[in-house]
Amino acid sequence: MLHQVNGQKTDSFSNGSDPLREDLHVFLESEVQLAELDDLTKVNPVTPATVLRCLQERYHGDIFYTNAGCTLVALNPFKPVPYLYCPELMKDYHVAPQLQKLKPHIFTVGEQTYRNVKSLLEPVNQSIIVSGESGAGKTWTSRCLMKFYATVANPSASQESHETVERIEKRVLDSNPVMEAFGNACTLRNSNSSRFGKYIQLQLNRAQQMTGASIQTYLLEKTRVAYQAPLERNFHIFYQIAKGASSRERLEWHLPEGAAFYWLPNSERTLEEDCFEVTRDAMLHLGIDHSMQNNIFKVLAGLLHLGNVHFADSEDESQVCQPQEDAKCCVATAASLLQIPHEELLDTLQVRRISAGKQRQVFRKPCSRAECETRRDCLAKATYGRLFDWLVSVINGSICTEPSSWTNFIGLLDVYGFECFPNNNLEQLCINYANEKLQQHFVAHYLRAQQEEYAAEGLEWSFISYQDNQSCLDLIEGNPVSICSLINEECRLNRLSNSIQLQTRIEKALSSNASLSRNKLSKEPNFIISHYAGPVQYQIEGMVEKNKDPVPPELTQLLQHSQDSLLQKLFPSQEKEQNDPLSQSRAPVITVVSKFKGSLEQLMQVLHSTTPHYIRCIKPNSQGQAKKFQTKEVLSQLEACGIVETVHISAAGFPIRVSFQSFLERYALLRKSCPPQPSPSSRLPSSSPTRKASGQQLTSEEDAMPQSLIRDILLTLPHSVQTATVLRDHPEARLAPGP
Ligand code: AOV
Ligand code: MG
Repeated sequence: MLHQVNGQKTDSFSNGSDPLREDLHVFLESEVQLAELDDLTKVNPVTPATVLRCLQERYHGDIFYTNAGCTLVALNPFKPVPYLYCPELMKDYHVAPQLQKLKPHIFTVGEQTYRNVKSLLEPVNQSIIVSGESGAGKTWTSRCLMKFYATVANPSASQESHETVERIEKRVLDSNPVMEAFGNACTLRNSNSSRFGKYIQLQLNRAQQMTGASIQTYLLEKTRVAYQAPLERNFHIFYQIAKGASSRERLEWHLPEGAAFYWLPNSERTLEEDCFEVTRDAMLHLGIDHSMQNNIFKVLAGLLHLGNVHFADSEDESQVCQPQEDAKCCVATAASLLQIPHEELLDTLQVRRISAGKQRQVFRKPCSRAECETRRDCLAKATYGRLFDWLVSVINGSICTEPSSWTNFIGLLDVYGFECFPNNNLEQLCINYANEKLQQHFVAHYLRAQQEEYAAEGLEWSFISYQDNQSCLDLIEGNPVSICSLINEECRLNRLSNSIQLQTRIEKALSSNASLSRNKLSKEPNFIISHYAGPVQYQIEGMVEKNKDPVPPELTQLLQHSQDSLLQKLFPSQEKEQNDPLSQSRAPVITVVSKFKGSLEQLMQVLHSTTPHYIRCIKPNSQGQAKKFQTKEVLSQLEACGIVETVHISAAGFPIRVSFQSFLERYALLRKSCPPQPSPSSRLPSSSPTRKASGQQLTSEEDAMPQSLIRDILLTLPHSVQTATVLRDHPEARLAPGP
């Protein structure tokens, strides 16, 4: 027996009570088998504690997917579960007449999305937004969904087209290992952490076949090339090369077995992602031949050697700093691998050129030891950043088809998850900013829009409050002043940046924003942002410089002088004019933050133009262990993404949206006498929910259907749409759970 009905408003997380204990007794008394509740809207009552218990029971029963109304909650199994992703299961979901009758799965979302493209009279592009904190399983999920589409969007038409599409599908899938090798790295949170954001559009033709794809990436964390936080690693590709090169390649790339590189920390740890062969094979399928691959890896080996170049302090400021004794040969090796003149490389790292005066006189100023090393890092970051972008464009060239060969797309969004490290800087600010934008998209699309629609329809509805992150977004990106605008201003004014002054400016200008605070106990200048997923303390030191991301023109010119054909592509000589020191100083500074903000806005526009589907990935524990469900960690993730509010709205809300006209057409037979046609004024818009679900009258008083008839009609509905609201009004109409 259920003690309470769903849809009833319960306390939110923030009411001061212990959400883990609250209402648990209700559950324990209940006879409901928690693990069998495949939709959290069926949990009774819906509270943080009960939702948590349900997920926990399911997790321990190896059930990792649970519906939460319009979203799917995906718990990371942290162990191989191949039976969940086999092609047979994909096909089962693909051919299922009633998808909702199958167990919740990412394939349900995948297939529903696929059917939406097909079934709508005017096909609408779709997006699947996979979110969750770092290590929760977003990339894994996106990869599985790509495999799903590669399987189901297979043509059964002519053999010729079959071959073409199969080739395309293979290539689309092969983009994953390549992008992950170059864009993922081991962090404290995830040993295969995405260090870039990705939105891939799978392009479908009228026959629903995948004809191609295009990839858009967002802000690669390229600082990682030259700096890895303690216990973290560089991008996987460097380890793949160092561990997987053949003996001939080792000679060519100067990579003797076991050689030590500063930019290759923690290489004793072997990861699944270290497999060089997989990356090479995938590159080959994407059209990057052996010779081009060799060229890429040679440049990367050059960067590793560059990382070993450390400088000694000079005797006085007028003298250039020389490389430390053991680093001298590394300059030569790096220069030979990058095919740039040895002397020129050294000189560029050691000496800054400043142009001044009307005559554009160029002065040479020896750099300090720290400056030399900053220039070295900058050279590596610029090279790697361009190499990554070039690689994405090559992949796109290989998988993207003519606009005429596709009509619709399904977009998969997999961005870096919310992050909070011991030290957080501009990279984390951008990553968490992106996650705030996605959360806002969800809130606007589902939590707010749906309730506003009910209000507009005049439906009986008690508003369910949810956590709105607008104030946090105002703080980060708002007008006229925000953290981003203040950091940008520092870059624009090009003054010597002082972190304490910037801290004061941020505090003064944004003190009224409740999402801002500061750790007053810390000696380092900082600010704390209360993100939807939790507070994060950001250190201000280094932020402005990172935002400028300056590449001294001499460095670009140096790379333009390379004899290496790949570097010539990455640094074309036409850029020369822009690299003139004088013209550079006049050019408006396009900061990292402004660029990122622009690309996020574009992404939001694309997402708004599609029908969104949400998958919320949850990390059951922070150690990445199987069978371990840490309630506190899970609860804070559920809280952060508003799962309970989502469930409330889905449970208390209207499960199906049918126009009044089609409802009558479909169910009129159930009436003893045929109902009169509704007057146009009483018709609901086609997208509006049926009032029937709440037991409200459909038309005028005399046309109202008796409650018993409504119940009878409800009984004809599939079990999956029997939501809490139905049960609230007609508890006797509950059906036995489906298979
Ligand atoms: P993320 O994409 O959400 O983090 P991943 O998708 O890389 O997280 O997942 C982290 C790890 O969890 C993977 O490397 C797998 O070992 C494991 N995992 C995730 N989902 C599954 C699954 N369904 N079955 C088995 N193992 C899984 V980040 O990219 O850090 O935000 O920036
Ligand atoms: Mg990822």
